[in-house]
Amino acid sequence: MPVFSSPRSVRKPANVSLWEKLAEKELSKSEKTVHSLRTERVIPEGIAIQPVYYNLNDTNPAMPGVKPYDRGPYATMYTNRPWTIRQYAGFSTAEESNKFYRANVAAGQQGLSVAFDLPTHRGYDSDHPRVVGDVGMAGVSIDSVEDMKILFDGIPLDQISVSMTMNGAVLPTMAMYVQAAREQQEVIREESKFREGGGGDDKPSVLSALRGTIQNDILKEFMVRNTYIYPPKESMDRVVADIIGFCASNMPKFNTVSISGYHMQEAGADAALELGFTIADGLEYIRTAVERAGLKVDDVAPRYSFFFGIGMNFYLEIAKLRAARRLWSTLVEKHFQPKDSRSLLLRTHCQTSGYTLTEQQPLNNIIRTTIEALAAVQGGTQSLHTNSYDEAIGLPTVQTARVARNTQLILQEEAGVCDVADPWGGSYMNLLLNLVTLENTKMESLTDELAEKAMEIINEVEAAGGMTSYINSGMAKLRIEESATKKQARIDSGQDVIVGVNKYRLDAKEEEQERQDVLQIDNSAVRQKQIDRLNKLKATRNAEEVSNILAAIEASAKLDCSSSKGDDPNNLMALCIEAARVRCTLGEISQALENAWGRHVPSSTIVQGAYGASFTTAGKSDSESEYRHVLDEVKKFEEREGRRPRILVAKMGQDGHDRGAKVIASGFSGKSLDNLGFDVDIGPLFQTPQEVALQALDSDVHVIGISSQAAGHKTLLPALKAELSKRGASNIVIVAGGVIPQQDYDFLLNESKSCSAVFGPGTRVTDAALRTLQLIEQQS
Ligand code: 2CP
Repeated sequence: MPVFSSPRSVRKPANVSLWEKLAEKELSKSEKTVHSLRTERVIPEGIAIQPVYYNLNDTNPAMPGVKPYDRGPYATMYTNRPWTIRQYAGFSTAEESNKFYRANVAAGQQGLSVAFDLPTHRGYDSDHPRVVGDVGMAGVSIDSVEDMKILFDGIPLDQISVSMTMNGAVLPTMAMYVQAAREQQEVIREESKFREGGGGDDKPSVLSALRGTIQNDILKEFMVRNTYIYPPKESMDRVVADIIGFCASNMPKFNTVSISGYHMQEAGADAALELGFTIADGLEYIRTAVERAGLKVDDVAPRYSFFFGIGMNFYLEIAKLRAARRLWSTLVEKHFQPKDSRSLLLRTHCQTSGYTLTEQQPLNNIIRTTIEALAAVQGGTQSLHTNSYDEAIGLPTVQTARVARNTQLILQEEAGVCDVADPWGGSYMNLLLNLVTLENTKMESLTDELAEKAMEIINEVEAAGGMTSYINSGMAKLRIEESATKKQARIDSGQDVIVGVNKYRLDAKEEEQERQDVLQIDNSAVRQKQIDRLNKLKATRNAEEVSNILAAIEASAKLDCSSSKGDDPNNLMALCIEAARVRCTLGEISQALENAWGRHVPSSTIVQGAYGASFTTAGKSDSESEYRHVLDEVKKFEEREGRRPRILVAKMGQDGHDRGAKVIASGFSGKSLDNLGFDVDIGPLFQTPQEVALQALDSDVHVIGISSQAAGHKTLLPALKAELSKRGASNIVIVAGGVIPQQDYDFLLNESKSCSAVFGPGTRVTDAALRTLQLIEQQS
C-alpha cells in the first residue's frame, strides 16, 4: 500500500523540496502558504485535505509543477487558482453577443471566448454574395473595428482575458481587437482626465496589459477544420509568424497560438492521433518562429498554449492531458534547449466533445458533459468550456448555456474538485499488464502507453519532414478520416454503445416528447443590419488613408522575406492594426492579402474500404447481414438501371465541418462493393447552391446529399432546389444531414419542399443508404 504525504515526512526528496519552493512562489500573491494549505483545509469529518499526495516510500516522487509535468503545469494547481470557466459563445450581431457576454460574466463566467461567424473566418464582409446563408449564424459577425468595439462594450479588455477562435482572417481580427482595446483605453483616459482635472496620460500601453489567446493554429485547419484562406506556406511564414513576432515584442501576456487537437477529435481522430498530431504541430510552430523568423524559443514558447477535446473515455482523457505535458516538455527540451522553464509548460484549454452529444434524449448530454468536464479537470486543464446539452441540434439557448456553465461552477464550488492537485498521481491501473515492472503499475501506466503511441505518430510526422510536409502529403487528413469512418462503423454495428441512440432507444412518441427548442437566428435581418453599418462606415472614412494602407499590406505580403520581428515596419500585424484604425473592413484587408497570395483550394479525397471492413468485423451477425442487405439492394439497382446509384456529397456556404460529409462519402462509396457500393462524387468545400447544382448536372447524379453543420440550411437548401428547378433537373433527389433541428424538418420537407429526407445525428450510414436508394427509385 502506498503511504500518502504528510508534513511530518522524515526525509525530503528533491522533487518535494522543489515543489514546496514553487508552491510558495505561486502562493506569494495570496494569503495562503504551503503550511496553511496543509493544515487549515479541514473537512467536517476532521480530516485535513492535503494540496498534493505522494508516496513517502518513493525516493523522488513526481510532483505537480515539476518536470516532466505529468501531474500539472503548476505546483498548487486548483488549490490556489481554479481553472478558468471560459464558455465559447457568439452569435448574430455584436450587440446581441455583447449582451450575452455581460450577462454570463455577471453569472460567474471567468473568461471570454469569442465565436465568429463563418464569413468572418473566411475573410468576407457580410455583403459578399458567397455568404448569404452564413452571416451571424454560427458566431458573431465582425466586419470592422466598429463591430469589435460594440462586441466588447463595457468589458474592460485590459482586465478580462479574451480568447478568440480565429485562424483564416486572423490578421484583421486580431488587429481589430487591439484597435478596439486602444480606443476603449482612450475613452477611459479622457474620462479620468476629466474627473481628475488632467493627468491620466502616464498609464502604460494597453497592448502590454492585454491578456488572452488567439487560436492562430492554421496547421489543423488544413487537416480538419477548413477555415483557412491562404496557402499553407504564406499562412505559416507570414500570418502565423508575423502575429507571434508582433505579440512577443508588444503583447507579452497574450497567448499567440492555441495549438488545437480538439477539432481532430471532433473530426474522428482517436486519442493517440489527436495527441501525436497536436504535439507535432506545436513543434512545427516553434520551428517556424526559430528557424524561419529568427526568434528565440524562449521569446515564443512560454506563450504557446494548447487546446484538447475531451470525449467519453474517462481514464483515457485524463491520461491524454498528463501524457501531453510530458511529451511537450521532453521534446521541447530535446529539440530547442530553452533556458526559461516556462517554455516547457504545456498549458491547455479543453472543451467537452460536441460529437458525443446526441439529438435523442438530449438531457443525457448533461451527464456526458459532466463526465467529460470532470476528466478535463482531473487531467489538469487550465481553462474549460462545457457544451450545452442542445448543441447536437442547434445553438444553445440562455437556459441551456446556464446549465453548461453551472456544471463547472458545481464542480468548482460544490464537489471539492479543486482541493487536491492531480489526485491520480500514483494511482494503480492496468495492474495485470504490468506485473513485471512494478514501477509502472499505476494509472501512470495508461499515461505511459498513450504517450508511447503518440510518440510513434510524432516520429512518423518528423520523419516526413515536420507537420507542414506531412499535411502536404495528404496523410494527416487521411489518417483522421480513416479513424472517423472506423468509429462510425463501430457505432452503426453496435460495438460502441451510445445510450439512447444505438441502445436503450425510446419509441418515436416518447422521443417527440423529449424534443427541445433551439435558438433561432433571423439570418437576413442580421445581414441587413451588418450591410447598413458597412455602408455607413464606408461613407464616413478617409478613402485615401484606406487605399494607402491596403496597398502597403499588399506590398508587404509580396515581400519574399520574413517580417515577423515585432518592430519591423513591414510586420503584417502592425500594418493591419493601422488598417483597422482607419476603418478598413475585414473583407478589404483579407482581399489585399489574397491579391498577393491567392486563395487556397483544397483537394477532396475519400477513404476507401474502412467502413465495410470495420462494420463486418464487428462480430455481430445481425449487423453483418444488414450490411449485406444494403449491398444486395445496390446490386439489384445496378442490374435494373445499368449503373450504380450515384450521389454527390456536398457542402454549401462557408461551413467547413466535413466529418459527416466525409464519413457518408466513405461509407457509401466503393468500387468493388467493399463499402456500400454507391458511385460517390464529393464536392469541394464552400460551394454556392448554383455551383452544387451545376456539378450535380455535370456528373449526372441521382441524388445530392447536403451536409449542414452551421445552421445555413434554411437559406441554402431552398436555394439549391430552386437552382435545380431552373435547370430542369427537379428529378435529382436532395437529402440532407448534419446539425438540423427537428423544428426545421417540417419547413424543409413540407413547407419549402427543399429536400426529401433529413438524416439527423445518430442516423446509421446503412439506414441512410437504404432510404436514399428508395427515394431514387421513387423518383425514377
Ligand atoms: C494559474 N496561475 C496561477 C496558478 N494557476 N498562479 C498561481 N498559482 C496557480 N495555481 C496564473 C497563471 O500563471 C497566469 O498568469 C494566470 O494565473 C492565468 O492562468 P492560466 O493558466 O494562464 O489560465 P488562462 O488565463 O485561463 O489561460 C488558459 C490558456 C489560454 C489555456 C493558457 O490559452 C486560454 O484561455 N485558452 C482558451 C482558448 C479557447 O477559449 N479556445 C476556444 C476554443 P500569467 O498569465 O501572468 O502567467 S472553442 C473552439 C471551437 C470549438 C472551434 O474552434 O470551432
